[in-house]
Amino acid sequence: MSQPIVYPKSKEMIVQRYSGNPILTKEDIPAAAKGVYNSGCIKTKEGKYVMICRVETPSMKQLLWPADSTDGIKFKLRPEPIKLPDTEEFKQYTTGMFYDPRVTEIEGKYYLVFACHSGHSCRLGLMESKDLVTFEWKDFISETDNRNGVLFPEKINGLYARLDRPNTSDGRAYMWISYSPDLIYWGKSKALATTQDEWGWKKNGPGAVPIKTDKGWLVIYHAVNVQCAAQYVYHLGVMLLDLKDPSKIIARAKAPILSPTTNYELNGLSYAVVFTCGAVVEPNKEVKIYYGGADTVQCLATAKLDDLVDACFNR
Ligand code: BMA
Repeated sequence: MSQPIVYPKSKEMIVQRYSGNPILTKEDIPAAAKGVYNSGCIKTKEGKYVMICRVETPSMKQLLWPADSTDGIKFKLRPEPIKLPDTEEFKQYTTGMFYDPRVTEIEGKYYLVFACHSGHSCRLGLMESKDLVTFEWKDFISETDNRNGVLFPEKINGLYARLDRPNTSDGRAYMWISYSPDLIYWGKSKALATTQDEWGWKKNGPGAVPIKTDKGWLVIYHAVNVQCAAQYVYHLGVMLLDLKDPSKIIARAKAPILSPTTNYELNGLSYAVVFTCGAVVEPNKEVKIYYGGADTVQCLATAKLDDLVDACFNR
């Protein structure tokens, strides 16, 4: 008689891909585009979902393009991307490449942190919005060679807090944390995650906006290993940071929660990439994780918040 196959717990998928993936492709953009991916997303108090899409044009410019949804699955892009300043100073530090936007609500205002690329490498930029309709450019908020900035949704010990990913001189990169009294001047920086299992030895950095739980700040982050000499593989992992001192890691999952295995994650403008810039926690504690597939399409996956927290300790 055949025996039922029992899989070990560590092989259980706690993250489920949405069956209709990808949820956005270049066909959904109201302009010529090569891809739409790594978009930030937020659910407002009124229950509307606003995605800030990373759109790549045929000439490899990157645009930040808002999209709206009532169910968090079907998104419609607005007619125009977000307008950015046309000043000489702004142009000195950008060459039309704005990407990997994260949207955080803090004390009733929305903030967008994103990468701004130029001949001076990459800096973080900040925009503010009262309503997610108009967006006001604030300033560059990092030195050069830093990307993947994401703001915590509340002040910690009286200061704004941010995770980011400066590059290191040996070609690796790690997640750091910094603090600010005003969102413009940042300091008290500490390297947060300087070691990583095999699947993330090359780089790790922040992903979605940290989620506050009673066990700590849940961070869904990206981690990179290099396979076959040149192939970068981007995974998603989870870790928990101390609520009062988020420079302390309480626990961290030993295995990734999502790795590129489907066609839309393995093949695209890049290969083998899953990369998140946004997650939404629903009232029933389901987490919608929005992620880019292969630097080409926008995807969605879901998980139970409790499973993600448990994974930090047990996976
Ligand atoms: C990272 C970022 C992401 C991108 C990833 C894989 O460094 O630039 O935007 O998805 O590389 O190419």
